[in-house]
Amino acid sequence: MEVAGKKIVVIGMGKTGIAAAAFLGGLGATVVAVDEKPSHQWGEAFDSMAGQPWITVGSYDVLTPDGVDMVVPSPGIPPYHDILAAAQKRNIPIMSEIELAYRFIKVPIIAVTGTNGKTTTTTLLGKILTHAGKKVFVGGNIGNPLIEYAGSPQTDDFIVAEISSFQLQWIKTFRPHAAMLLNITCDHVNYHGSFEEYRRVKARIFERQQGSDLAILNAEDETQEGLASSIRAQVVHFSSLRSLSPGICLRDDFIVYSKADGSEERYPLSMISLPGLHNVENVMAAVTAARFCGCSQESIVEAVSQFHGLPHRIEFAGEKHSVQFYDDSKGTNVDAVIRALQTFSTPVILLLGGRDKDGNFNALQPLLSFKAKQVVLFGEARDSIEPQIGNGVPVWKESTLREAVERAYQNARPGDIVLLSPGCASFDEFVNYKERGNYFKKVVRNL
Ligand code: UMA
Repeated sequence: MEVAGKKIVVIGMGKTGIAAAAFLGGLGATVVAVDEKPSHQWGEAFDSMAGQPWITVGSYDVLTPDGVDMVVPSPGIPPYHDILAAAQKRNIPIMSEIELAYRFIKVPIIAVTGTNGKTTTTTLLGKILTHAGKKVFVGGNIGNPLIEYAGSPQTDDFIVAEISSFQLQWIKTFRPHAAMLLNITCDHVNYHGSFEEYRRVKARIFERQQGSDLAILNAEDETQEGLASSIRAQVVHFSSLRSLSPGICLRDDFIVYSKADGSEERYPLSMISLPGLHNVENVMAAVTAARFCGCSQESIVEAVSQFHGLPHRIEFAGEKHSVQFYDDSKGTNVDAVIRALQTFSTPVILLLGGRDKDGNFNALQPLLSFKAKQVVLFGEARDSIEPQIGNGVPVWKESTLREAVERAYQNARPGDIVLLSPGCASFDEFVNYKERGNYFKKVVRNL
């Protein structure tokens, strides 16, 4: 792909936009950088390239893509954005950052998508491959844009890429050597316009795969029904609920991977220290991809045994007077709350709230009555969530997370579990879910 001499609009000057602009400028393109924020707020990385002759700052309000050869939107730019609508009208190509990166990347990509579990599975798979002696770059939605890798020497054996639906929106030729779709539940509807569109975009991860590639699907996810028949890659299904052959599933105390040739591999469940059945599913998907990449069974068992999970994902956050606290601040949608509740065998005091992402909290009702002792609602969404969760359990309402933790602690009895699994974004009180989780831990420490 030739970009030298082209005029390219890059929208969004966050991590992705800055990296894309630097990459394109380095290849001789002229970049017009736009962002809804004024350029003095774009940060140091932008300041250091601002004086270069190849980059100009475009006005967010008035820019139309006339005379522009291509538009590269950052993942957070919604598909209905004015500049994207104008570009489509004028038939100006729109290319997502992962598509752009893919055109320059030579290393096979193992792509991980799904509503929940992406980061855990991406991290785990990266660790398994590394443990098995492979050279690996781990990136994408997890935090480091793939476009940064495109400009590097590319000496790795594999890229493990966490891929969000936002990043899949404008792909064209992106073809991961292996791709997995862990699950699809309601999320990001305000961005994609509808759940159906979100589902369609997620499934695009398999669109360009060929027979030598691998697609890993969740046999228990009804939104994936019928998907396998439209995929050209070899398909492996995983299930945590029933036996599959071929496929990868749970049997007694083992994960059993049955191959199409009738052979079977067994992995002890005891190698998994992460809580919940959803994490068993994440491990199954990672094992399948790792075997495809040539890792030995032995190295997989060792690497999984050494992996103890990531912060803010049902993470033990401390104990006070025999009350245990768990931080699931990454649980920013209703499905993640369901998974977190299912992890515990005794009813919990659930802290729910933050900024609503149009979540369907009605879906929690059946589970709350036997998995929660109480619900403490907090933050901007507390009033909108209340009527949705019904009256199966006592509900308290507090304005901030701190007050919610204090209320839960006051109400708790020795032996109780207090779980922060907010089901909402954090932006009403915090910069992101990490800041919210760390703050939760601090409040717990200070109780
Ligand atoms: N902006 C506009 N107009 C808009 C929206 C945003 O100008 O309508 C500007 C903002 O002012 C800001 C910039 O765009 O300056 C931010 O761009 P971005 O939101 O695409 O964020 P990046 O910093 O580029 O980070 C993105 C991903 N963010 C999103 O998808 C929202 C990061 O995923 C990812 O780690 C990073 O690229 C590297 O690939 C974060 C995320 O929240 C973790 N992802 C969502 C999720 O996991 O649920 C999808």
